Amino acid sequence: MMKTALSVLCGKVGRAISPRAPRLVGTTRPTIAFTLLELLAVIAVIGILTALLVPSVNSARASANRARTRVQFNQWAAALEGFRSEYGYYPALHSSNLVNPPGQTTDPATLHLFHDILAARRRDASALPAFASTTDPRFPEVQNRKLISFYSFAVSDFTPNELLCDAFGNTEIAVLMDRNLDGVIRAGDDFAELPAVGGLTPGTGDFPAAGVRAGVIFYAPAPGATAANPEFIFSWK
Ligand SMILES: [Ca+2]
Repeated sequence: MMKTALSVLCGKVGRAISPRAPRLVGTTRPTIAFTLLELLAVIAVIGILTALLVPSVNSARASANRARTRVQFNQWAAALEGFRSEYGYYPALHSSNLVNPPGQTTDPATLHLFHDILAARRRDASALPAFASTTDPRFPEVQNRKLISFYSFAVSDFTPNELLCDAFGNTEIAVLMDRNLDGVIRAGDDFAELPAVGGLTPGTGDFPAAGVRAGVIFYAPAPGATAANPEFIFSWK
């Protein structure tokens, strides 16, 4: 009795979930295919979606790199503040006020000065020579005579040819310091004129004539910046 009831129930369920199949005797299954028009419509929709999404993705990536660059600049600034805290003054860098001085040579006094002083080692990871080996005040081992590592540079801090770069790969980065330690960075402190980066110089709207209240600041040209549309990434904004 139980078996019979189960068979009846299964039969009902089976009929309920299985649509009545057409008899296929002597017939062929119809072929499902897109027409050319449908295919073109699908391609057009994909193209429109791609056109809408790509700018959003690029914009999100640029925003992320801007944020990463500011974090990087602030970390470098913290390293320079660590140096000042230890020695009582900021290190002397290249007179260009650029992290990568133009025309870097093999002169150890200028080659990777920013890096070598803060990392307390050379770019090839070799140790700086002993302080007593030279008295030239420009040399990293003399400026950072205690050979303290104030910053551990990451691979992402450098381009393949060993120049420091921001998150966009830009190597023209200005660094300014409050040399007289009055809490404000202004012309005469560390520079006569604001250094140009990427051929562009910040205007008074970005860098007020009264100066910027900070100990260390960095700036770099924003990607795609031009003389007609000068734009920068500032560590203080
Ligand atoms: Ca000052």
